[in-house]
Amino acid sequence: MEDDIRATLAQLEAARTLIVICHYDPDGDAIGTMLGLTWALRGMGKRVTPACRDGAPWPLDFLPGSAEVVTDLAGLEADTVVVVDCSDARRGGKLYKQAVELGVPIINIDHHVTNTRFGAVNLVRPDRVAAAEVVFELLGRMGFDFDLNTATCLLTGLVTDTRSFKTPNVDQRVLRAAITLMDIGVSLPEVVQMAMERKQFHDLAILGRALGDVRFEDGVAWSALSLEAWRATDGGAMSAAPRNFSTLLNSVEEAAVGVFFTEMANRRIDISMRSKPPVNLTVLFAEGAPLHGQGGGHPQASGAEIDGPLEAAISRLVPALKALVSAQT
Ligand SMILES: [Mn+2]
Repeated sequence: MEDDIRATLAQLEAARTLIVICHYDPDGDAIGTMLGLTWALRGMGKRVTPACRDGAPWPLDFLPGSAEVVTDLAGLEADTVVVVDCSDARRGGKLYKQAVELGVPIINIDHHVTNTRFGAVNLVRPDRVAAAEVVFELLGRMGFDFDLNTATCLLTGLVTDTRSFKTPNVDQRVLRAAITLMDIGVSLPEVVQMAMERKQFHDLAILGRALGDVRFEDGVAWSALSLEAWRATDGGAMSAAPRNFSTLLNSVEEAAVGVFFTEMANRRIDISMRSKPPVNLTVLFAEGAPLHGQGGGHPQASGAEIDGPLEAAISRLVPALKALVSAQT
């Protein structure tokens, strides 16, 4: 057995009271892995609290346990903290700082190649499609008898991080994991429908704004949403939807990279990037590279948060992406 799996198993087996944290602005893999691990550890007789700065937002609130997700660790006790799907400690937000103050071992379970190994124990598998897949395999090693709640949450992680099994890293191993979870009784079409296929009217209004000024040059397709443009829509909450626009931009046949810029309420700029192989976005986060220390991700799907204003962020990053495309294709 690999050392990191052995260490993770030993730490989890010794734990009695745990907090499982995922990253802020959570996606389906973050919430699904956090809740899946929560249900599994509860099934082993442990007390577990799931925690995320932003709770379990729509459309992920269909998952069992989503109403129990706490947004603050104040007053909680634990002998072990597990952090899932976070490439660095910053992604946990204030919850990570609170977890450190507890002074207990932190287990870092993740699949981002840019993971900074911030835990006392680090189980990082960049060759896995989702943190949910890492947890699925870990539970298998523990001889865990999957229940419906755990299976539903982990399948949601697999579905969302692979965009319904469409990303280039999907292979037989991933589908076999999905089949194992479906054998427990989870409906794959239902998970796809609930987690991937629903939109709010507000999302379409924002998409309309965002696509109004789409640009394409030298293999890079990009668009942006300013705070003013967002406010000019129906004023609904800024949802995670804009991050998926980079997938749409990358679907442009002529594009090697799709990037979407979102100006957030604090005027910082959220950057979501998608690429087609062989363009590897993670080199942008290397020492000395334009986004070093400001984000992370996977070769074909990465994100960052940088200083505004919006136009300056665009004119800084787009040339770097054009250079990346030119160097790698
Ligand atoms: Mn993930």
